[in-house]
Amino acid sequence: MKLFYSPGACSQAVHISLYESGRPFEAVRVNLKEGEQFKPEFLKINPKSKVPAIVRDDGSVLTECPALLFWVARTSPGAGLLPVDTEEQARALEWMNFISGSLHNGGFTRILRAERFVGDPAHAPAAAEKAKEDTVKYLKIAEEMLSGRDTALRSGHSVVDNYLFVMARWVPRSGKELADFPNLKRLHDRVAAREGTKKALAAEGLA
Ligand SMILES: N[C@@H](CCC(=O)N[C@@H](CS)C(=O)NCC(=O)O)C(=O)O
Repeated sequence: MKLFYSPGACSQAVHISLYESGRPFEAVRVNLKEGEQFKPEFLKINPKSKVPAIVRDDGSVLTECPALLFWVARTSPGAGLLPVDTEEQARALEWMNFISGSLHNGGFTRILRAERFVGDPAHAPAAAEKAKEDTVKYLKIAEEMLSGRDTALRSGHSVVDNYLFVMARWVPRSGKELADFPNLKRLHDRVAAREGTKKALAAEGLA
């Protein structure tokens, strides 16, 4: 299988999870700064112009972080990346929908790519400031959801933590510091110390 990723992007959560799964994969770098996501070769893989995407061994393509994290975990049962208990799976979906919909796309993306969310480019700086406020609000909610734990799920480490780890690395973009969110910081520090994380960061040139 092939993972299409960009260093430090949300695809890092999948990159880490693939290392933790123990399964063989090839990582293919997409240069977002150079606009490779809009080139015809990449559009054939993901017409949404986004990483991550996985091309599986049968040639089929899967996209969207929550779907990919769920798929990696479920197809690697020995790796213990997602419990089978229904309540815990529902909590995992609750977390991943919140991370993808609110924290990432409703927050950090609006800061980083504010110009895409306004008609007049002159409004982009104000839009980015508002997005920072919203992102901090979502980070506070994530901090409360962790309720003293350093794992998203009560049952222990899961792919959700790898996803939250990436969000934690992005916190400075909101104007805050990770230390402002102690539960998230503890989760970040714990995930950073895991072997799969070290391998993914090294492979992305971020170690
Ligand atoms: N909903 C998608 C969002 C993916 C996404 O926004 N990826 C970013 C990197 S973090 C990207 O590829 N951005 C390129 C662009 O928007 O041009 C998911 O959850 O996988």
